[in-house]
Amino acid sequence: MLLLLGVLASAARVVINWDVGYVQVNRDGSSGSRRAIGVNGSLQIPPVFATKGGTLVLNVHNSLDVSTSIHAHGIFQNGTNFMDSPAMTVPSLYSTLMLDAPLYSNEAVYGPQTHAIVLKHLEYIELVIKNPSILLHPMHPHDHAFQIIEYDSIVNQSEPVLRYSTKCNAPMQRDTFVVPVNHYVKLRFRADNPGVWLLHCHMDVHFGMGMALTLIEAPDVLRRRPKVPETMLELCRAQGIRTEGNGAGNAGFDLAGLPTPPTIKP
Ligand SMILES: [Cu+2]
Repeated sequence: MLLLLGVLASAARVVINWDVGYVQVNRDGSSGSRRAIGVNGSLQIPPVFATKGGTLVLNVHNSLDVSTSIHAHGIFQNGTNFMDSPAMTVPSLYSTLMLDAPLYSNEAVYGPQTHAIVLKHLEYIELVIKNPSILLHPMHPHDHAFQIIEYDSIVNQSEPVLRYSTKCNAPMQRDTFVVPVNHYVKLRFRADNPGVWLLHCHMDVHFGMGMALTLIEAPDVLRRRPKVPETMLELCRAQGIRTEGNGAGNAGFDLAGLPTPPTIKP
């Protein structure tokens, strides 16, 4: 497996080889060693150093007896529209902060790839996630620990397997929850954390195929808060990522030029 992370146009070229394999670890020193997955014989993933403007080539060999996936946070991959977020020309956070009112409250400006949902400040939200596929999906929100208030089969909905009862003190809270095959999960949260947040399947291959949505939470409140640090904007500019306009970097509802969205294959 070869993973090529092209950071920027040439300058220094750094080539790194990773061998992903099994290692024996005993982290707490008391329970005996057990098998874990590491890189180059160590549980500690080696740090990667690259200079600004350089090119990083990361060769990954999979020595495991199963397939695996490598997932980069915050690095744009050359020749693809993949990053650790929906594939947009302008990251949704920047659109939220920089579009004129009331455009930033309109889901359409973020582009269809984001599956944006705009939430009003302090609203109580109930979201039902259905899974009619043949695989379970571990769903992970970035902003809240959702309350799980119900789940059941989507085939036979006579009586939910689990339903939050007011006799309990509180529903369980989770920051990742599995939606079983042919089941749905109903979750509840309060939009009290202004921001732009992902909710996505934590199987990276599903995430990369687009199994994610973006919560644009209380954008009016978010815009009154401290601005994005200039260093973050510089980081985007250095990678050629635009920081103004709608999801396509245009004005209003003009989404011309958006990259082709990933597709989920059956
Ligand atoms: Cu999934």
